[in-house]
Amino acid sequence: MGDMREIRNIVILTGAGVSAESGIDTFRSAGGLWENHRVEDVATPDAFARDPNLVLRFYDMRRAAIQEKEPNAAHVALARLEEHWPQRTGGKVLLVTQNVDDLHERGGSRRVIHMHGEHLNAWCTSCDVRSRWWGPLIDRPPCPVCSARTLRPDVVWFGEVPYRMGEIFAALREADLFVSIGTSGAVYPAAGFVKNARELGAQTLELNLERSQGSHHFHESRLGPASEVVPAWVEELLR
Ligand code: BJW
Repeated sequence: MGDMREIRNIVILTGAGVSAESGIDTFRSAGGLWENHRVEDVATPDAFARDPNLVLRFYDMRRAAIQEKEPNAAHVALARLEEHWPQRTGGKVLLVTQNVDDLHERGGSRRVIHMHGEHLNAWCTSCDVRSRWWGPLIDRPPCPVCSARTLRPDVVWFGEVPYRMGEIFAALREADLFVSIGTSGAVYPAAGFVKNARELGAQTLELNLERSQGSHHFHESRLGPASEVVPAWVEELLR
């Protein structure tokens, strides 16, 4: 990656491409459509207000599906990096994921920020408490804390503010290397992290099946399936 300062702190941003080989559809595969609805038209607070059954059905289906999937070699390699990198270098690895599945955790990662929320959480809009949730929401189950039947998927829709942005920007400020894996670069603010990190002095690397929309912002792009390029990159770092 050319002339660069010593790498200690690494921030990794992942998107749907890291889970694609586990059998979870990406957003912009199939033309970004679900039952002929554009994802942008289902994943919004307006859509939920207009047609809650449609939106709850969409998320119930996906919540059930992820529980049948397994982490792939990319998830496992990132967990291995998080475990060994601090011992080797004294640096830190932070994983920021846009994914709402739990495959990073099941692959062994511990320092994970889910900036777009989590499928396996339900958020009660009455008492504002999040509860771990595996079943459906379409039948309006009561909140385990306050009993109100006002649970919604704990995911960040368009127009809502992504989670833990302060922590993410603090980590970007300390990053020596920013790596983006399997994301199209179509959705902000995540799509802007590469520019933020680069302006703050980090090296930037993209690992993706094909070039993302913001590919030209990266110092380097390596193209290929995540299950191959991610383990190869981790081995190179830990060598
Ligand atoms: C592989 C692979 C393999 C395949 N191996 N790779 C105009 C301009 C700029 C911004 C805006 C604008 N108008 C509105 C906005 C803001 C808006 C936005 O960005 N809209 C765009 C459509 C333009 N953003 C928001 O509203 C966000 N909030 C916000 O901005 O608040 C203001 C604020 C921010 C910060 C501080 C203070 C205030 C919220 C965005 C919420 C996004 N939510 C979703 C749904 C989550 C719940 C759910 O799962 O349903 O998040 S949308 C969807 O897109 C989901 C994803 O996390 C996100 C990103 O998708 P991702 O992961 O990149 O997937 P794909 O499918 O796009 O790409 C897959 C990639 O993998 C591809 O590149 C493939 O090549 C690759 N791939 N197989 C490796 N095997």
